[in-house]
Amino acid sequence: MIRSTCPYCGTGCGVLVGPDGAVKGDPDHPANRGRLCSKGSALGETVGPRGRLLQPEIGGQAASWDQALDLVADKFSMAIRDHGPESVALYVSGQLLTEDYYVANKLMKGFIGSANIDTNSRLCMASAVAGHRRAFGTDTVPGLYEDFELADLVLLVGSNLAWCHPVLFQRLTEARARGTKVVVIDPRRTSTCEIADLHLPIAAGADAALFNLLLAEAARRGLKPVPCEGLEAALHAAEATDPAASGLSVQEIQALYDLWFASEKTVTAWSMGINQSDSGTDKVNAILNLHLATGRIGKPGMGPFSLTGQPNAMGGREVGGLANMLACHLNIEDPAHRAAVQDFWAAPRMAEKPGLKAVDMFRAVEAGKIKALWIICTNPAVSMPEADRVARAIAGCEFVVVSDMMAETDTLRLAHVKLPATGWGEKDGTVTNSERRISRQRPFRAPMGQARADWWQLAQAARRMGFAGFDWTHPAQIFAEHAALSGVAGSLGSDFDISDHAGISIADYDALTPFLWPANARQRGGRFFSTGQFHHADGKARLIAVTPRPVAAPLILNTGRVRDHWHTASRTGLSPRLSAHMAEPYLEIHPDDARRIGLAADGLAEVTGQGGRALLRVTVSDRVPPGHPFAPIHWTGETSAAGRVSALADGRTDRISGQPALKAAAVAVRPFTPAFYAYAIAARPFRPDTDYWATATHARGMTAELAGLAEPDDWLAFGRRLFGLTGAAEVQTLSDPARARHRLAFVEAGRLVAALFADRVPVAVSRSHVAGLLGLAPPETVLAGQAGADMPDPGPTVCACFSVGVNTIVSAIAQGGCLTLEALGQAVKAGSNCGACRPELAALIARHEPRLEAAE
Ligand SMILES: Nc1nc2c(c(=O)[nH]1)N[C@H]1C(S)=C(S)[C@@H](COP(=O)(O)OP(=O)(O)OC[C@H]3O[C@@H](n4cnc5c(=O)[nH]c(N)nc54)[C@H](O)[C@@H]3O)O[C@H]1N2
Ligand SMILES: Nc1nc2c(c(=O)[nH]1)N[C@H]1C(S)=C(S)[C@@H](COP(=O)(O)OP(=O)(O)OC[C@H]3O[C@@H](n4cnc5c(=O)[nH]c(N)nc54)[C@H](O)[C@@H]3O)O[C@H]1N2
Ligand code: SF4
Ligand SMILES: [Mo]
Repeated sequence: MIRSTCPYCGTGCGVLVGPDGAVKGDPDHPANRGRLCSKGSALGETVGPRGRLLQPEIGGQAASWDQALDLVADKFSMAIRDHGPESVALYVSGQLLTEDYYVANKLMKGFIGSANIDTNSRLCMASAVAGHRRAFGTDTVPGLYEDFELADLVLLVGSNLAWCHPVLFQRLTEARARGTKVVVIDPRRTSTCEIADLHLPIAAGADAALFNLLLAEAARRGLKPVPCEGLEAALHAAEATDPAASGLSVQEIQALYDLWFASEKTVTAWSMGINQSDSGTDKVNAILNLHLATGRIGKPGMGPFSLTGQPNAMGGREVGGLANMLACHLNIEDPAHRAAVQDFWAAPRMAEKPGLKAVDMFRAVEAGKIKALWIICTNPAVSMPEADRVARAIAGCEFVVVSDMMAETDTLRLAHVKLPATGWGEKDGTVTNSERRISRQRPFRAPMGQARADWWQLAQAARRMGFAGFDWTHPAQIFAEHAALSGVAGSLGSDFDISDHAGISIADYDALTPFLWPANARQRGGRFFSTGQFHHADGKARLIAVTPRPVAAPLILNTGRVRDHWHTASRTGLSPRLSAHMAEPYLEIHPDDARRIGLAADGLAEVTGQGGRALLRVTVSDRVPPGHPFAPIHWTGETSAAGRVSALADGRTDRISGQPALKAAAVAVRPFTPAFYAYAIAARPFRPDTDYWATATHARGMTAELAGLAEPDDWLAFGRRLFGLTGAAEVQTLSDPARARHRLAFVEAGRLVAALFADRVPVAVSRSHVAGLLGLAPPETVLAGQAGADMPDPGPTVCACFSVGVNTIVSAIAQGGCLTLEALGQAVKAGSNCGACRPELAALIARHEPRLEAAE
């Protein structure tokens, strides 16, 4: 058994990998104690060779590592020589390991001599970092996961914990069973609300108003502030806040007061609903103000808690991966800090000032100011706001290098040089989770093809550029150096000091068990700020006067995540189980909006934003408020015709953190009315080119939803071309041209290889049934598209671990009398492994349990 860490969310669960590659939760890891969610459980399905980039390429041609690295070093060196260090840039990721990240930052800030290194954490954590630094003087998450369990009250603000940090959600669910109260503050009624004692459907972007109201009320009832400055001004701003600005009723606000003032042990955990805003830093400080003014910080069961998204978002902050940070939480603007790092690195040319933040960096690429760009472990052509504009900027850049583990991503298509990176299972290093716990990711098999570690690629390029100090042969040496530098930082007052591990040996690194930082002679683990001592020069915390800045537009698009996909789905998209939960990009919109706009349920919507357009399936639902539809972020140019929702977002950013407002894009929505809709399945991969399409992996092949503005003249020819089939395949057809209903099944050697179901209206066939027939001898009724009485149809997947469909679950509830999660688990296994679907199961029980009709 190899002990490693899950490569997805910031919960940072420990996993055990067996010799056969099977993955289970590590019972000894403090983050999860053996639990895993659906994504962690399905890791085994995503580590095969399928889709991997296996060797370096230059201009689309296979190249050797020497050729590729020499070219990268030459192009970067030439740009620096001809145009200065500001003419090159690195754009990296919170999914890099700490060792990779450390090398990237060292190369850029100490040797190239510019701070033009930024990361996708700019889209994610930047406002939390900026808020912490304003309040505490340093970027510190004071609390621990156990505080969620020790608290009497947990506020989740702009966090869909059930889907995005599922194991932490399970821990909270268990705490709630013991009495902890949970409040969810989110405009949407998410799965997380299944455990909410109170759900506050806040108006878009209005969180600062709500936290100001709480602060003003706290002042009326008596404050218990920590040593701080700025209290008066913050109270003044809070008292000026109009309750109506929150979009909540007086009763709802009162209900929150009742909970907050009844329980001192309070944790406020927040995530992207707060950070991804053009006033995100102020919102963070509105939360921190309240905790500082009420003294609820640094003690068991109390504190503000920023949930990190990516597995190593926290590690990236430690190494100083953001353009405005140095290393080990040191300050790039402080000459003494710069000198100490320069000395330690023996660096020839230190960056003297902050570099370009992500949005500005890609604007500089667009303007031709960046002559050489290296993108590592992120897919900005999909995930950046103004994604179309960013993709065009990258396409226009003189020299672009992309390191990725997969062979086909929207960004990789734009690269001059493609570098194959090792992926999870091959990588060796450390990550830090949301509670500051550092864990090892250990390899359990050799790199695939010619893939190499990201730190190795960066160090090789640095050496070829003539820089000394990049001679490591093992990641342990990089970690040892990073830990030693943190000791220097600690002596300058930095909170991030893990000098216990300075100079760690390879053997000790291999044996390293998960530990919390700080880890030095002064402090090991624990909470920060328990003594009321902060990191500003006077030792006091700062409260910030916050004036809420509401978002106003007739239609504000909210975007975010679904349970079983990870970002651009380059890995989760490989798993049939994970792809079955939600197989299509969609727009979840309130019935009033749908009616007003004329959107048909299950039809398509064309959404236009400032920067682009998307075509999404309509889902009409009152789980979203009027005027505030929601769309998931997981579809790309590889998996859809126009599902990249970040193309709709504009480039507005927070003026302090530079974080873009990805949760609030002003959009227009109108019906997209195609001449036909279709559902297609095939045993072999195919790539549609209809006006609308979205593909998904299936255990028996691939599925796609299609729609087009013009009906094909010849459906058979259309089908053959779509699936790349020759005349050899036998065809069954069923046509009703009057209703534009055409169905085709292609059979080779007695097995179903592909099928197409087209209609003038959204296609009504059972997807799970027909796709399940691929590769089998098709029944005569295949073109009916519905399961016969002899073949039950499971319906769309709810439980990804055991692939249990909604129909199976509903019948177990309605006919089988399974009215508890335990009973459902026993009867049909649903929810009995990772538990990530338990909120959805609970909702199904509530909706479908047999009820006696009330007498009128
Ligand atoms: N399944 C899954 N899990 C993931 C990821 C993934 O891709 N898939 N990604 C990881 C990463 S990198 C991150 S950053 C985290 C993100 O984790 P979360 O932040 O929990 O996830 P999101 O879905 O982006 O957004 C959270 C919620 O913010 C709400 N929201 C939008 N606007 C507002 C507002 O103005 N106020 C409030 N209070 N709420 C608002 C949205 O309705 C949404 O439910 O998830 C991590 N975990
Ligand atoms: N509209 C909107 N946009 C958003 C968000 C939102 O909520 N709404 N959320 C934002 C947030 S919080 C985030 S974190 C970003 C995420 O956005 P991205 O970072 O662009 O998304 P990923 O799909 O995780 O990209 C990671 C890439 O790295 C590759 N990869 C995986 N492991 C490795 C490795 O070890 N080495 C290398 N070199 N490559 C590897 C993967 O194949 C993948 O192509 O999206 C942001 N964009
Ligand atoms: S909660 Fe799930 S995705 Fe997050 S680290 Fe744990 S197993 Fe991985
Ligand atoms: Mo993120």
